[in-house]
Amino acid sequence: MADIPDAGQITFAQDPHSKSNPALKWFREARFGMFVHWGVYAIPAGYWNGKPTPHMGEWIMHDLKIPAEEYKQLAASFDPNDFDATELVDLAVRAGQRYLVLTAKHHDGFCLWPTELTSFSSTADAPLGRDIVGEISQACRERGIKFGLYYSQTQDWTHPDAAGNDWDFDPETKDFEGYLQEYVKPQLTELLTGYGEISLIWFDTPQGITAQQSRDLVEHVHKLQPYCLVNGRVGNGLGDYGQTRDNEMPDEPSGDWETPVTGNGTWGFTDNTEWKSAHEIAVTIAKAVSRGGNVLLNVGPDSHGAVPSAQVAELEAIGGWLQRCGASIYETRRGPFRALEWGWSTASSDHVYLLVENWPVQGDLVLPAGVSVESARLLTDAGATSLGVHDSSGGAVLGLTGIEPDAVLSVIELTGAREVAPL
Ligand code: FHN
Repeated sequence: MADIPDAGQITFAQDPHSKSNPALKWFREARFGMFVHWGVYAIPAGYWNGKPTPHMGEWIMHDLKIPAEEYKQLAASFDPNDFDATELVDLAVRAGQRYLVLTAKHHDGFCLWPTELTSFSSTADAPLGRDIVGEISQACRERGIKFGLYYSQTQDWTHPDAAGNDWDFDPETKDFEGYLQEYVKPQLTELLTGYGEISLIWFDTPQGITAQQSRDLVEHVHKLQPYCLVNGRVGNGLGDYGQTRDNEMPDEPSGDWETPVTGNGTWGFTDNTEWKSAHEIAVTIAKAVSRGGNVLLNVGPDSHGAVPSAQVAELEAIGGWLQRCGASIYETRRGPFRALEWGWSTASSDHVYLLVENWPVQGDLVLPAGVSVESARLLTDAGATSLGVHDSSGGAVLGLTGIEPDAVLSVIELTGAREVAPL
């Protein structure tokens, strides 16, 4: 199997199983999750012997062609004794995230649980000696957060038969099928039988995997946990829901889907401090939910297990916004209005929500022609502020004169919106 430089892939689910998986209900309702990329790559944090990696932090081994035996020595320094799973999960709760996906095994092969298949793990080679999968799954369960696991099924740069490392291992002699049967599936069994309910297995970079191999993995997961969702990057159009490329926002997606989004320019921790603001994240969530999708926003804890304080501040601001405006996000569906000049729309069974990025300077917000509205309210910390509504020849108009927009993203709740199809 050849090297894999381009990692993203759009795959929208065609797996017949997905239509019957009742777990899609929680996924549709949740809308916003926390992605956690954490592993030994947080120790070099983007630099190897003083040399910066040109790409993302978690790709340092691949991009600098670090020999597997040398890279694996990092485990001896993985000792984040202060790491507290409850703090991490509490952060997700404060951010308003309803599910969490942890990198049980990323492309470098380091495992965050006590696996029988390798000693390159947080419990064997690492002095830490702790089962991070177990600790975070427990904290998620206690706080009602759905818990999912990222598992790199094709690339494993420290495994001789997996894809991705052709500087240590000859691609011509690799037994990829053997790796899937004797390593990947037994590890998935450990994860799916050792931690109670696993809500989601998040596969990645499926390039090169055959349809039969993808199907085999989906069936393996569903045999062990029928209600565990499988993301679209299991490959070959399979999985329970579709996955966009990283940081991508599709125009007219169909079905259930999710976009994975970085908090800065990397997934694994580096010294990059260009954090996306709460406003940028809210806009991403608004766009995705208005098109029927979810956002999985990444945190990359440092080598001590801490999320940088500047990112914590943005996450808490998003959580505050979701406290006042979450009715427009959770348990909502695609909005009825498309191609709005000023923002996006979502819908619940009772209301249409307008997420307004460009607050009108004239003080009036004009709805699309042919729409009438009974009442409108701006969602605020104090509850809601009623807005004047009148009809004009161009359609319903909401009066916003003298009303301050939200510091993150303004949301207006419409009641009795009519002649909007489909609501
Ligand atoms: O190569 C990976 C990358 O490191 C990261 O895990 C992202 C998250 O979506 N997935 C792959 C690139 O698409």
